[in-house]
Order: sequence, then C-alpha cells, then structure tokens
Amino acid sequence: MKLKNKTNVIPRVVAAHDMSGIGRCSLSVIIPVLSTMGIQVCAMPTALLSTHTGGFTDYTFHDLAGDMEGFIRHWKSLGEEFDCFYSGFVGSGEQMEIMERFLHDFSMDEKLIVIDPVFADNGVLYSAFTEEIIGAMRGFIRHAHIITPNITEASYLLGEDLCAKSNDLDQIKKQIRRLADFGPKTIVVTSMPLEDDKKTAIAYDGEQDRFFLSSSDYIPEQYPGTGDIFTSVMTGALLQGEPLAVAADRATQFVARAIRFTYAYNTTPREGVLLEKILPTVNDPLGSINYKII
Ligand code: PXL
Repeated sequence: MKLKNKTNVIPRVVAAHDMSGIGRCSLSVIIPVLSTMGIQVCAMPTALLSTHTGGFTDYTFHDLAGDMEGFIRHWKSLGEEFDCFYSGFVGSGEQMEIMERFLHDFSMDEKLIVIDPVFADNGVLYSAFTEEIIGAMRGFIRHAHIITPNITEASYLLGEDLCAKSNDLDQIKKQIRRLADFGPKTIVVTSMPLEDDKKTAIAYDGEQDRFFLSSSDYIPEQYPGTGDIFTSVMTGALLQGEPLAVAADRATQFVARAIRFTYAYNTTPREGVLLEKILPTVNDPLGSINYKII
C-alpha cells in the first residue's frame, strides 16, 4: 500500500464507477461518504443505469466508455493531478483498458490505486456479467495496490473456494497470500462467514505479511451497495493517513452500523442502507477500534 506524494490540499480521488439512479450504490454512495470524510471525489462515470442490477429488472444501461476517454484527454490537458484512483463496477473490458491508460497517463502507480472487483456475491456472478469478467478482472487487478473482493469474488479470482471457517485460518492466509501474487500487495476480503453469528473482513498487508481481522454481528438481511460503502470508508480513512488495520476496521464498523440501523426500519432491501441518516457518524472517534491480529 502506498500513500506518498500527496498532491492536493484536500486529497483527491478519481472514482471510476457507474451511476445508478435508484438503489444507493456506486457513485451515489461513494461521493457522499468520501466527501463527508474530507476527500474530494472526481467522478469518472463508467455507465449510467436507471437502477442497480441487484433485485431490479428492465433497468436501462448506457455505457460511457467514449466519455471516459474524453475525460482523460480533458483532465490531462488541464494538468490535473490525483492522490488516488478507485474503481468498482466496470461496464466492459474496453473500460478496463481505458482505465489502465488513465493509470499510466496520470502516473497513478506512484499514488494509491484501489480496485474493488465488483462482479459477484453470494456465490454467483451479478446478472450483468458472464464468466469472461473473471479473467478480465484478474488482469485488471494486477495494477492495484489494494483490492477489496467479497468472499465470492475472491473465490472466483482464485479459481477455488476461499475457506471461510475460523478453524481454517492457516489455509485462509495461504489463499489470501495467493491473491496478493496477482499483483496487489494489500488484500481486504469482506463478508466472510468465519463464525455463524458474525460477518468478518480480513485485511492483509503483504508488504509486512500481517493479517488483521474485523468482525461485526450478522444481521439477516442483505443490502446492495454496502461493498461500495465499505471500500469508500476504508479508502477515505487511508487518505486521512490511517493504517490499514484501522481503516478496514472503521469500514467494517460503519457498514455494520448502517445495516443494523436500516434493518430496524424494515425497508425494501434493494433500496440499500439508509445512508442519509447514518452518514454523519462516518467520522466517529476511533474509540471502537477492535480489530484482531491473526
Ligand atoms: O454495489 C455494487 C454494484 C454497483 N453497480 C451496479 C450494481 C452493483 C451491484 O449489484 O448492480 C450497477
């Protein structure tokens, strides 16, 4: 993980994600979370959807690959500089090539590159993708310093099931080290069911070969967009200067709080978590930090 050569007074993140009108995911949650954490988001929309793809049908989908090229040309001509590149839901293989060009043209390897390989959950690919996304994502993540797959995405990337029981910790560590062999030195795997009544994230710092584990109570409901919120909080905390273990733990605790809060309102899950109500707590003091070392 790198946090060097900070360029801007307010750290600036290029966020290359889709904009979905309904459902609180991707740019609709990334921008408010990072802004509230004191980070400027420069949005590079990858696609425009009427809703996200989880739990909705008949959504519109407009690929913005051509516009992304225009953004890069224009930003380059303006001499803009960025402290972090963060991508998630990608609309096509072509978009990955465009983003790779961005990383090169803006020397992002010297800054921070966070790729959330968004393509699957609960053991299956999202409806917008075919198996081709797996190989393409393996190639794309080699540019990242940090990746944040959920357990399903991590398993697809590995080509085998990631162990997920607390008595398999040695095996889990081996598998996560293998993910780091793809290129990114920092790996954060989310949504791991290590214990029946918990959801766990494991953060691996490959430069120091250290593992950190953050858990939260399991709540029996799933809300789309929580992965985007997790990676946004973690990235924001890293850009605030916090170390990986703290950043991943803050993300875990914030998402857990958002889910617990939302569950009480019994809203339609596909609408996502009630971010507007819970967002002010994203900068809560660090009193509740309680990651474990494994
Ligand atoms: O939160 C991930 C995500 C982002 N963007 C779109 C999605 C999803 C998950 O379903 O459909 C369009």
